[in-house]
Amino acid sequence: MDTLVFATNNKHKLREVREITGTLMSIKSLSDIELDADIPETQETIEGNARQKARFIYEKTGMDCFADDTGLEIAALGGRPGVYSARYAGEGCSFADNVIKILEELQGIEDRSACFRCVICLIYKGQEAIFEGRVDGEITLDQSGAEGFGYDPVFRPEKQSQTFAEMPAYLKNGLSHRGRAMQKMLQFLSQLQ
Ligand code: ITT
Repeated sequence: MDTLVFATNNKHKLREVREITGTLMSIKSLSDIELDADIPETQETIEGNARQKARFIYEKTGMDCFADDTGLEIAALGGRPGVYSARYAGEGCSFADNVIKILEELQGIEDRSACFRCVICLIYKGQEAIFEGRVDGEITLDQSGAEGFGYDPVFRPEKQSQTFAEMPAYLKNGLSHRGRAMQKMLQFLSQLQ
């Protein structure tokens, strides 16, 4: 079984990724490898950040690893928060602060279409590969649900009646940006075996 280090400090992402990979591979967190690292994330694109995070951990450890960078792109906000999704409401803000900010910005706006984009950068045996997953949907009028994290309480994927935060994890992972990008990575790795 392959072992990959997941270059993230986001425990929610770690849980989802482990749920998605199941017994197919061993996913090590930074704390599993006793690495206390403030991973830089200073690029202007989601792909750039995914590469930066994976390269940072690879350079520190030499281990096979991957990173995920995700953005919520809202059409009526010109694609914001996008690459600024984590700190949209300001440095040190919470998930709740970000959600409130986008609900305020969308007040009175009819077009609530949005998408999540997730880019995964894998560094496997020293080679880099990129996988992307996307899910389209809309921003709901109010928050709903307590599962998931981040913007999940206000994102309803297309053709669904629930927000991501109202869904059990297996449903979100089956539809989500991260689930789709992860499936591409798993397929790529299985073809190398
Ligand atoms: P790492 O860089 O350490 O992986 P992060 O939280 O900074 O963690 P990102 O920059 O990729 O990760 O994500 C930006 C933000 O987008 C994140 O803080 C959440 O608010 C939001 N986000 C990411 N994935 C999400 C998801 O599946 N559902 C809802 N919101 C999500």
